[in-house]
Amino acid sequence: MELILYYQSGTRSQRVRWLLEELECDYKIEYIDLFKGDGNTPEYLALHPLGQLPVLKIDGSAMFESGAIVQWLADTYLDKGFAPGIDSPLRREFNQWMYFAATNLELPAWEIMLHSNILPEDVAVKDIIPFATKNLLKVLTVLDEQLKGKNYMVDNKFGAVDIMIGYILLWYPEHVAAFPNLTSYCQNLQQRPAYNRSKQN
Ligand SMILES: N[C@@H](CCC(=O)N[C@@H](CS)C(=O)NCC(=O)O)C(=O)O
Repeated sequence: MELILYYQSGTRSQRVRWLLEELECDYKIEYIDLFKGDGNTPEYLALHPLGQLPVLKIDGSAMFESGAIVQWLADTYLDKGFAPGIDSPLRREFNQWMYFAATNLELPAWEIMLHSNILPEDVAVKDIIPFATKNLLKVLTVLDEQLKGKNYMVDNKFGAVDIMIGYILLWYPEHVAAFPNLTSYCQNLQQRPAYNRSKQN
């Protein structure tokens, strides 16, 4: 199978690359620079209609949405153990945290990022930040509790869920620092060679 990842360091494409590295898959990278407008070319918009990262081209066919790609890879290489199989009782927990990561966790985290660092001053709505921070801290409390006495989210085994959650947690070391279980979780994740390879340009 030919896999081509459209990638830029510091974007959600890192989730996909992290899993590709964990899986020890053969894949190629197409480097994209969103700041230079690479996402707005007709060629790129044909792959992703919103011009976003990531895209994974699989035997010539483009797939987007980082969570969907991570799940597809984990399922496709099920024998590598990054997701429980569809018949496993653990699959419910897996689905639950995959969606939790993409919604409850990512939404407030992204709002804070957008309105504090990304949008121009005249467009950013600073009043959103305290509300989003309150929501993020609520979600971090849930995750910290979930990780009590465990190293990883599902079945205490590293997997796709940890990539989905860990990638977002690593945006906010200052908030994570208030939660002991999340702090050691993030330290463990950052020590993974595949995580470190996923950031390289
Ligand atoms: N839900 C999407 C979000 C993708 C997304 O927003 N990607 C950002 C980079 S992290 C992007 O491409 N932003 C440029 C844009 O929206 O024009 C996913 O997880 O793949």
